[in-house]
This record gives sequence, structure tokens and C-alpha cells, in this order.
Amino acid sequence: IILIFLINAMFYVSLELYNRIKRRNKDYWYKSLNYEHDSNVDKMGMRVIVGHYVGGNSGGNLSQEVINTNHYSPIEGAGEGGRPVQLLQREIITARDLYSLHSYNILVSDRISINRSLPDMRSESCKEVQYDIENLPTASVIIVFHNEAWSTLMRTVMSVLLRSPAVLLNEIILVDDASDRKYLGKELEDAVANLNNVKILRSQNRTGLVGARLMGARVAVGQVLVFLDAHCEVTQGWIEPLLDRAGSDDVFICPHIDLLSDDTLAYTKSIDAHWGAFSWRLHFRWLMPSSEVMKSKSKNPSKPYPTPAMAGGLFAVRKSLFWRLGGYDEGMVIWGAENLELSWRAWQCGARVEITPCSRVGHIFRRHSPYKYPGGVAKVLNSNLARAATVWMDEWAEFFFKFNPSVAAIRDTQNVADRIEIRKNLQCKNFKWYLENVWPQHFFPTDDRWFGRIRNDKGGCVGVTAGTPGLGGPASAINCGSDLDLDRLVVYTVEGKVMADEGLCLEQGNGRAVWKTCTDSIKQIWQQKGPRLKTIDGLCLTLIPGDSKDGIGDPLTAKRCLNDNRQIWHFERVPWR
Ligand code: LR7
Ligand code: MN
Repeated sequence: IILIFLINAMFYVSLELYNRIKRRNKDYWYKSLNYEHDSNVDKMGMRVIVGHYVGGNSGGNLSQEVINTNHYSPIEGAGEGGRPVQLLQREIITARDLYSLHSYNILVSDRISINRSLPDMRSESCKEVQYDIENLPTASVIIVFHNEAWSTLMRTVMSVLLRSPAVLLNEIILVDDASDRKYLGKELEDAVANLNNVKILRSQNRTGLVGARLMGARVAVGQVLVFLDAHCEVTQGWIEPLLDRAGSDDVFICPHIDLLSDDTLAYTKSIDAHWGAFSWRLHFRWLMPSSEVMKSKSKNPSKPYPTPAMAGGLFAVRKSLFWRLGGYDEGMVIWGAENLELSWRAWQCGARVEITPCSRVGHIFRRHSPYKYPGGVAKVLNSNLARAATVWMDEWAEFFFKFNPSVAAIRDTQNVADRIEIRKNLQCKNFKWYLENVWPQHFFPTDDRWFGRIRNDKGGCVGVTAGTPGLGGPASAINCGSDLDLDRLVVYTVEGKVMADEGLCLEQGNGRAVWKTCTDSIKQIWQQKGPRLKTIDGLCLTLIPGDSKDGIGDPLTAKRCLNDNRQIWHFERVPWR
């Protein structure tokens, strides 16, 4: 299992590296590090790997002294107004050596005041909304951390204290998930002792973010629980819209998540509207919201809008609802999958998941996890995913396990009886309902959708070329691969859409077929006429002769239909479950 995993990981690393060098060879900082995931900007764009498959090391060959010391040393004005901090050339080298410690630029963070100013990130329409502060429910803010940097953790705390009306904030609960950094001991306690209503709980054993958040939730006195990661900064007016919506007792409400650069700590806006969802392999993904949501957003830009899933770290929920729906799955360890589990549970059991555009919180997006995964990252993630899928996904759990044998192999080690009991007791709806009603734009196979390989008579299959960026790219025939290779399989819908994982659809572009985000465009319709696939204009999907003998790598396009076996396609069905 580990070997397959490593090979997979190596594949992604080399792929990402290649793309990175192609895209960013102007940028020293990016080029000099072997990041395995895409940049922040891409992350908030579309469909970029957020999974932490290549765990970092905890400090590499740094000295214990460096690791254990709080190096916070603010420089007047640095990073004020959310501006980036630039380093000198020789400092960049030091910063690079320290990078593995937290997977962000700690030298920069340590120079920015923990009280730094930030611009008001709200839109004009959001600024106009009046909240009846006296009648909003009050909040316990819960921040869990494991070996977080002192400056980012304290800046998270201070931003909450500075920007939340005191009457709305019962307390901030810091939950230390068995950190072993010296500065997070007494030094942190002393700092916190000077602040009003900030408490520290400590977990003796490394439990993971679910266990730690539950520890906090159990003692919280506020009516609403507000969860934040330990490297966030909230902006003006962030808490009122969350509490206003959470008051209604049927919703998990998320802020609009902005970007704190892992390199310069600059605060930047993320794209105006995004949806949370997930790929065939159950990796969390940002997507464009549906056109319905976009329409209602433009009519009413300050209104919270529904999302199929939440990213997981930043949300508010009425405490009573949180517990009524079963808190969290305590069987989930360390990191991962709890965000999807909670989203499915909320929707399927009669609540909602929403994003309010009026609450804006910055979060440092990291390219890999800086901390250790006891037992190994694969085991941790796979067991969490297996739990979530088994309890909530019904037929689609079979799909997930079928094509992810390494997860299937450990599913029997997981006892989820108590979680299934919760689903029964709450009389939750099934996953089919979720897909059809909450995320009808989804790209999963269904009983009404054909699933398999579309093979050209000359060889080569219709599929997304490895390395195609998130937003799509030119389409060529790919190696047909095996039945279990998700990257080579496609969904063919009743309307005639050819969909690949990640929500890419085959579209006739200008002269060349391309993979593009699935939309309502008629250019994405390919009607099956015998062994041919025809566009609305009656053109045939054609494999253009290229350099290859077997068709692989040859470009795809739509051309006048001829008696040509480059227009003949064989539909090889693969049972999806
Ligand atoms: O063992 C652990 N113990 C912890 O206390 C592991 C982590 N943690 C803490 C950690 O210090 C941090 O404060 O838990 C918090 C989240 O961990 P991150 O920052 O490593 O997670 P992330 O931001 O990479 O990942 C997102 O998905 C996670 C899945 O388990 C969690 O739900 C995170 O909260 C979530 N973060 C966000 O939603 C922020 C927006 C980013 C996106 C997408
Ligand atoms: Mn985080």
C-alpha cells in the first residue's frame, strides 16, 4: 500500500514540478522549492490538490534551539494593512531553510505585529447590512493547533479579539493538540493570561483536529461554536454575519475564505464566489458555484449561499445543532475527511451548509503538512475517508472503494456502527438525494450515466492528459489503461456530455477539442450516433493523425463526418460499482 502510495506521490511531485517550472520560472521562491501542490492562487481557482499526500518533516535538520524558540520580533510597519513583506536576498535563504518548520514563511510572520491592521474586506453591500447586535447569539471561538508558530497563532487570537464586539464573544478556547514546542508551553500561557476570556486546553496525546475540536466544544459556553484554524486572520465585521445566520439553528455557516500568502503573508481576496465539493477520490475541491447560485448572488450579493461541502476549518454552528447532529466522528484521527463527513451529514440530516460573503477571514494555505502523521499519512487519511464514505455515500461508497483498493483494504479495520446509528436515528436522507438536490452539477457516475472508456478504432482513448491544469486544456487521445484506472475513465451523460473526474467536460473549441469545466454550453454535447460522436452541428469527433502509431497523444477535434476509422469510437463500459 505504502509503495503504491509513494509511487503515486512521486508521480504528482514530478508532474507538479514540471508544471511549476513551466508556469513560474520567473519566480525564485517557487522554483527553488519542491512543492508538490499548486499555488494559493490556483487553489482558490479550481480543482487543485489540497490533499497533503507528501507529509513534511518537522523541522528537517534545524537545531532544537531554533525549533523550540519563539522568534517573534516585529518590525515597525511590516505587513500592516495586509501588505506583503519582502525579504532581502540573503534572508530568503534563511527563510527557505526554515520553511519546512511550518510550511509557510516563518521569518516573515515573525516580523509582522500580532496586532497588524487589515483592510475592511467587505463589499459595499455587506457594509450596509445592519445587525441587531443585542439579539445575536454569542460565540465561543475554538482554535485547535499542533506545533503552530507563535506569531501566527497569536495573530489569529488577536485578530479575533480586535475585530469582534465584546458582547458577542464569550471566549476563545485554544486547544493544544499535544504540541512539543517549548514556546507553546508556559510562554503561551503567560501571553494568554494577559488577555480577557482566552483559555488553553491541552490534549495529553496527539489526537488530531477532530479530537481537539471536540475537547473545545465540550466546554464551550457560547450559544454558537466558531471554529478557526490556528493560522487565520479575521477582518472587520467578520463575526456578525456568522452569528446572524447560525442563530437559525439549521445551518453550518462558513465565512468567505481569503488568502494569506504562505510566502509574504499578504492578505489577498480570493475569487468572489466559490463552491466546496470533492473529486472522485474524495479530495476537497473549490469549484465555480452553479449558475443558479451565481444569479441569486448577483441579485443579492450579501446573502449567504448554499455549498455542497465546506473546506472544514472555518465555520460557525449553533452548539445545540452541532451536538444534535452528532458532533464529529471521534474515530477520525489527525487530519482529513471530517470536512466532507460533516458536510454530508449536515445536508443529508436536514441541515444546510452555506457561505456568507460578508464574513471575510484570511487563512494561510499550505502546500504540504508540516507535522507528523502517526502511523503514516496514507493510513490516517484512508481510514478517515473509509469511515466517511461507509457511513454516508451508499452506492458511491462502493464506487470509491472499487477504484481505491488501498482504502478498501483497510475499511474493515474501522468500526462505524455508532455513526450509522446516528444516521438512522436522525432519519437522514441518502447520498442519491444529496447528489440530485444539493449538487446536481456533480460529475460522478450514476445509474443513469454510462461509465467507462471511449476507445478510438485506431487506438487511444478519450481522457484528460496527465498534467492538464485545473481549468482544462487541449484534448488528445490518451493511453487506454486498465479498468481500475480512474484517470482513464469517463462518464457519458444522457444529454451527451463526456465528463472526466474533477468536473472537466470535452468541448469543441476553436479548431481543437478541449477539456473545460462542465457548463451548460452546447459545445459540450456529443451525441452518440452509432459508433460516432456528433456535435450539435453534426461534426464528428475525430482523432487527428499525429506522430504516433497507436493514436496516443494525437489531438482530438470535431470534423466533417467521413468514412474514416479515426471517427469510429468503441464504448467499453466499466461497471462503476
Ligand atoms: O493533528 C493535528 N492536530 C491539530 O490540532 C492536525 C492539525 N491540527 C490543527 C492545525 O494546527 C490547524 O490549526 O488543525 C488545524 C487544521 O489543520 P491544517 O491547517 O493542517 O489543515 P488545512 O488548512 O490544510 O486543511 C483543511 O482541511 C482539513 C481536513 O481535515 C481541516 O478541515 C482544516 O481545518 C481545513 N482548513 C480549512 O478549511 C481552511 C481553508 C482551507 C481550505 C481548503
Ligand atoms: Mn489550515
